[in-house]
Amino acid sequence: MRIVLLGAPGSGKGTQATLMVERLGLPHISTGALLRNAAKRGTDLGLKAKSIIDKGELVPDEIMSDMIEERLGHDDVANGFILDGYPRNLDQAKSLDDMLERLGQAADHAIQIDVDPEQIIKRLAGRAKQEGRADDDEEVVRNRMRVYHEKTAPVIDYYAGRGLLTHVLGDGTVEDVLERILSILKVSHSFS
Ligand code: B4P
Repeated sequence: MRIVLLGAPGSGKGTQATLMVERLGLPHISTGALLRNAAKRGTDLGLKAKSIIDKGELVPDEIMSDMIEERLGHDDVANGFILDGYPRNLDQAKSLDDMLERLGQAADHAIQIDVDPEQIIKRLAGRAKQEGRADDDEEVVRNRMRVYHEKTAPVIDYYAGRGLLTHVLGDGTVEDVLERILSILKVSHSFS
């Protein structure tokens, strides 16, 4: 199963993808995590990406498509994946389709996690305190939201047009949200 998770910054894509890995046995590909790891390692790409991420802007498409194409070439994604953070604009969405087509594959589901913007500001302020991520600074979060509405929101219609999109309410506990996602994917779920 090839799943694309969509949603505003802080909507819980990374949180849900981490839980879905355990339930679905699929690898999690997070472009945010790949970029932050590259920055931690101090590679040229990572340092360039960090300065862009810290301003709340999008890293250039060419860097992102090279990164994703490389990752989609690994054996562990042959049977599916949970893609979190990519695509973030229409050009990236088209690139992803082209890459998957070259591999003889296609996305099966696009899940849009909907969360109220004020709730997002609160969540990311909480994470800023806990983890100290520079891009969770309130001003930067507001820019990330602006970039999201301008560039990423059109991707929702792109997947709707292809009949792959389902909206999920992202409010409630992380388990509530996971349960909603698993029922869309028709995977049995129970929490004990
Ligand atoms: P990401 O790492 O994708 O960051 P994100 O949007 O903040 O994450 P997410 O929605 O996954 O939120 P999370 O689960 O962590 O990207 C960071 C940056 O990298 C981007 O701004 C961009 O610059 C760059 N980038 C990445 N991909 C790119 C691309 N394709 N093209 C260009 N640039 C790219 O949740 C957030 C917080 O909410 C956490 O603290 C979590 O604990 C909390 N939370 C989650 N679910 C909750 C719930 N149900 N209730 C309460 N709190 C909850």
